Amino acid sequence: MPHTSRARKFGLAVAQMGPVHLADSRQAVVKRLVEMLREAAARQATFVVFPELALTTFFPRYWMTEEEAVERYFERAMPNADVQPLFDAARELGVGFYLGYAELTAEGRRFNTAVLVDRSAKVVGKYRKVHLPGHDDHKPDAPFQHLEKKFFEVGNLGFPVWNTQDINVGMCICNDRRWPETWRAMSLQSAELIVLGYNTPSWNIHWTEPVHLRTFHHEIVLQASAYQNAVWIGAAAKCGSEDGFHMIGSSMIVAPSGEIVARASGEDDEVITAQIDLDLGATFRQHVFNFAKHRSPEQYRLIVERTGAGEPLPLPPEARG
Ligand code: CDV
Repeated sequence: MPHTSRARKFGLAVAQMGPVHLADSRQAVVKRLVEMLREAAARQATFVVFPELALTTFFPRYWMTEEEAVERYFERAMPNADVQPLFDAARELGVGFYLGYAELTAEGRRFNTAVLVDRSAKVVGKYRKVHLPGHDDHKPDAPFQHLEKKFFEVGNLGFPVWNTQDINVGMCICNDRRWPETWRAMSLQSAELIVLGYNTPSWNIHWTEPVHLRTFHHEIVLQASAYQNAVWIGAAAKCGSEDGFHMIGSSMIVAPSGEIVARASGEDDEVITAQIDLDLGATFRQHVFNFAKHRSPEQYRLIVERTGAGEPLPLPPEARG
């Protein structure tokens, strides 16, 4: 990693979760989260990243009606009575956190959501997942379902960046990490740290993808995105075998250099920490990724004008052979 003369240190923890089974109660899950929050605080972290949909099993793998899903897996408020012990511990310890959960709004809308909580346990931000993977129909021949498109609406809050604990923090969720637009939208708002949770099944139900590629793609998108956007990344898995359905681990903290500075070793509850140097991101932003100096948005207008790939544009005369 390049040397920087100044150092603005921040104690970051990523709390990976092992499986949450169908039979596990919210209370038991929250107890695990509180234990990891305490461990993170003991290791001088002031912010903890928890996974996507951290409070329940990864329920989009099961075919059921929306009403059944709401009844069993969605939260009507955050915090609520089940999750309050986590907020109480955060206030007691002075540790902020990111937590993913299934959100049911007062109007009955459903989102795959994460909240940003400050050191006084106040919810200071909310992000709703934009890039929903999977399908909305029943696939009886698949080994399991991936029904995010049935159970959730596309997030409607954009990709905001919040200033909390004196740093600029952005959030995304799981599949969002595979899309360059996610990161650039936040790095253009001077995000210094971007945090995310994920549930990544080890098997691809759409085609016979070699299993090792799941972890490989997870690594390359985090490492490339950290570097290209000059941000720190904290990524927390829910992983291992949930009632026989395996998901990858490899929770990690990645530096703006693209290097992995901490990585979970197993597939169970595990806290990883790093004292991250926020000035390292500033160094990259002053030089190779000085956006103001080097970007040319007029040359890449298509990125916001087109959704799917279409015909090549008419060639400018000078570009013709
Ligand atoms: N929960 C997810 O968003 N999972 C996706 C899988 C389906 C590819 C992911 O990007 O990890």
